[in-house]
Amino acid sequence: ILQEYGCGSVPFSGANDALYERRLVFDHVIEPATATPREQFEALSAAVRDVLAQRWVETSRRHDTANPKQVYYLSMEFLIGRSLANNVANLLLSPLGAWFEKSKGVSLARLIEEEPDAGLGNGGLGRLAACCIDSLATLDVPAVGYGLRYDFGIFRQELRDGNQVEQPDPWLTEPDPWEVARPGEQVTVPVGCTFEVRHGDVRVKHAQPMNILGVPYDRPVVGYGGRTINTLRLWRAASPNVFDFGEFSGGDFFGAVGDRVLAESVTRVLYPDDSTARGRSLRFLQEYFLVRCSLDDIVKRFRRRGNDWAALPDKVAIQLNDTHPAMAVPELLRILLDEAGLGWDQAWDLTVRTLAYTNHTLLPEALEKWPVELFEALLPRHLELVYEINRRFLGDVAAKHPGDEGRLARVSLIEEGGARKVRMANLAIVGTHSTNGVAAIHSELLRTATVPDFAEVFPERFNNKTNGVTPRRWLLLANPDLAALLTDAVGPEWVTNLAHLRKADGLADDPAFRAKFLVAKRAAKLRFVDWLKATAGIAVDPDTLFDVQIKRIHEYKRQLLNAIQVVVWYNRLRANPSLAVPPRTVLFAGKAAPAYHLAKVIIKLVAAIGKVVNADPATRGKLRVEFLPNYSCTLAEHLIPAADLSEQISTAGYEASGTSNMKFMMNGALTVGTRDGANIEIAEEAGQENVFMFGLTADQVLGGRGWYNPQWHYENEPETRAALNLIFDNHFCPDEPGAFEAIRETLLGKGDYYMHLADLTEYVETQRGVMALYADRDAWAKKAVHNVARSGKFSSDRTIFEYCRDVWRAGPCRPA
Ligand code: DL6
Repeated sequence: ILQEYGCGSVPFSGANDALYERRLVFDHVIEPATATPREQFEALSAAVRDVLAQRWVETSRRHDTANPKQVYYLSMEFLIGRSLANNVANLLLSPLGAWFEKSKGVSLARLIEEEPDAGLGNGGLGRLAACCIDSLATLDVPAVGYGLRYDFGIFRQELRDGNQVEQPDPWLTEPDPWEVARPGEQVTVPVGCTFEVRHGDVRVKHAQPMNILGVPYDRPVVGYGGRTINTLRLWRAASPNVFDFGEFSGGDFFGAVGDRVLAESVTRVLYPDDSTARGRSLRFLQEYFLVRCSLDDIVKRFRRRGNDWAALPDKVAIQLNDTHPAMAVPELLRILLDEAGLGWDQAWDLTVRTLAYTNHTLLPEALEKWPVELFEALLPRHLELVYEINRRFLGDVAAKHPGDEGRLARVSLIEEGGARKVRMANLAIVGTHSTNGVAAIHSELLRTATVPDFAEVFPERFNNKTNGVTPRRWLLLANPDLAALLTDAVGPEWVTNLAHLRKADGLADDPAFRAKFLVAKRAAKLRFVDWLKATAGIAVDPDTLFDVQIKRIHEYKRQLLNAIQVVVWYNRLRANPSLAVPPRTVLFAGKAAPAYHLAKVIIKLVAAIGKVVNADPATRGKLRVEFLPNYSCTLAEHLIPAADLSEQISTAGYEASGTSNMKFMMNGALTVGTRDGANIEIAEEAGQENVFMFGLTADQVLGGRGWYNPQWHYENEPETRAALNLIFDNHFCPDEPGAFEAIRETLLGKGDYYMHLADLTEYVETQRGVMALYADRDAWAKKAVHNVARSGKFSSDRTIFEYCRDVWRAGPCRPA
């Protein structure tokens, strides 16, 4: 049977039916005809896994035999989403859909809805990790992703009266058909003390060391075309002692399993905050657990292939996805010193040449610092190594800059004063050979503003790798009509080489092609409208401009600016009912970190504006506002293809890159945005005339810190004042007076740190231009087609190619 499954060569039929039905009978022990949709989903996924299993084994055999340089991607987050449709498409098994529908009477689309999102991430960083491993496999680069198998992923968001309510996400309650548990390859993780966990904090119980087990669960990462199936290995924490027999026999039955519960809590839940490094010490333990398990595994693979320690940087590249796995620096050093028995100089040289670090944020509050106290209790040997790294590094800096104490204090790995802390970003920069930002402006700001001292010490280490997204999930799968149109126009090569879309650029001048583009957009809108109605009960009109802002809720991302702009237009429409604007549906979605009060107030404001605006006869049919609950990978896959306008309006200098901006662009939405993150590169590629840029630049934001006065805008701009007064005077919350007081306080009381009011009037004016253009759908389509055709740079294949070339020095290892 296995031989029969040459990718793409055999439609899924005949004997394949047996593969599917066998799963129902032998896994579920049921009569196939009685299977529920969930059972059908599991059986079909398991059958697809059967199809790929042999290729998966072959990939790993190929890597063991050829012993190529291997890339390891360490990330606390992998926001994978669903896998069935993706794996079917990447295996070129799409005929399976038609076969299944014909022979079973159930559409694949229906079964796909049975799969929960693997939401093992908060947002950009986690989704980027998922795109990167997809591209690594598609480019046939030998690679393993390492992460944690959280029992609970990112929380499910409900809205009650506009308030975000967090519900747990038990995505593993039913068996996951993709994962393969490998208890035989478990790893022991020693910690320096026994501890207890209360409210996410680890407290020392006894000074004696204890062990936790790391059990690996492997998921296939299917490269497009199915030549390479790499592995995503997620670790689950377990206890080596199923229970304490002494306690058990002594009658303390519950106490006897205490250890087990404790150890398992390490991978119980994903921390739902991506913008502050709160002092939750369980997170510290999670980070160490990921690093310890993964490096143990990496070293075993390296040695199993017969490599000598000196060859480590030639055979292994380890990428740290932000500072979260930065403990890899002292851990790899420890392995090389204590286990391999190398001397310091060689061990340090190998460590630095093997590791590389990607920074994902410029927010100072997101930079991780862990109390020295935690290291002392849990990881004393690692602390000893951090001190020694620091002693040597500061010695070098002092030799170059004698007497410059300020510089030494800034670059030290240890923050002094008060409770001493280890600065994880400093550790990551000193202990790796490459530090990169994720868009040109971000990498530049990192070098010149965030860590200029380090850029001076190690100029050769700093580089840029502009993010990208996988065109398989975000165009081929998400937008079948546009994908088919593009394949017709330029051939199928764009799927693995997005630059090919350039060939469609001239078609922007072809009225027939523009018409077809609009037909594809409408199909995507209809699909989204149906899906939204079915899943959330929300009805929106596909014949309106879909104006979309979807991302984590944060002040710097400025959903608040968008909300105020909506209120300005609401006022204009109320004052002048004959105002000629195309009907517009403004859609928001995104989760707020549970402890981020203002972000939750912003959600409530958007929902409240929607409630009032949508019910107002003066604006009915012209303006509609919806906050869509529970933003997820799946929601994005439905909404992005349907979008006309992509809102990317962060305060310049704060969004490292953004990646939804890229997904929107390749799906033919026009960007309204600030000159921030990858928006700048999007505008360069698309042409300034095909995007709507506005607002202060990053330099102006920095320069304006001294003089910016939001009060001035409030007092001197009548429309700004009118919109804000409507919000402050409870127009949108008549039943909850004062509900938006925190917004007044932020904008006018605390000085509007993210400069909403500085950009508001230009934003409103830009939106006028957006709507004027949309009134001429053909002119709009022309710009949209240019955007799609020029989006080639934003494929994660390009990003990964650059990492391979510049950072990892790794290449493909293809089947003979
Ligand atoms: O690099 C991926 C993504 C960027 O596109 C976003 O601009 C950035 O905000 C995001 N960062 C995070 C959390 N950062 N930390 N730590 O998700 O990374």
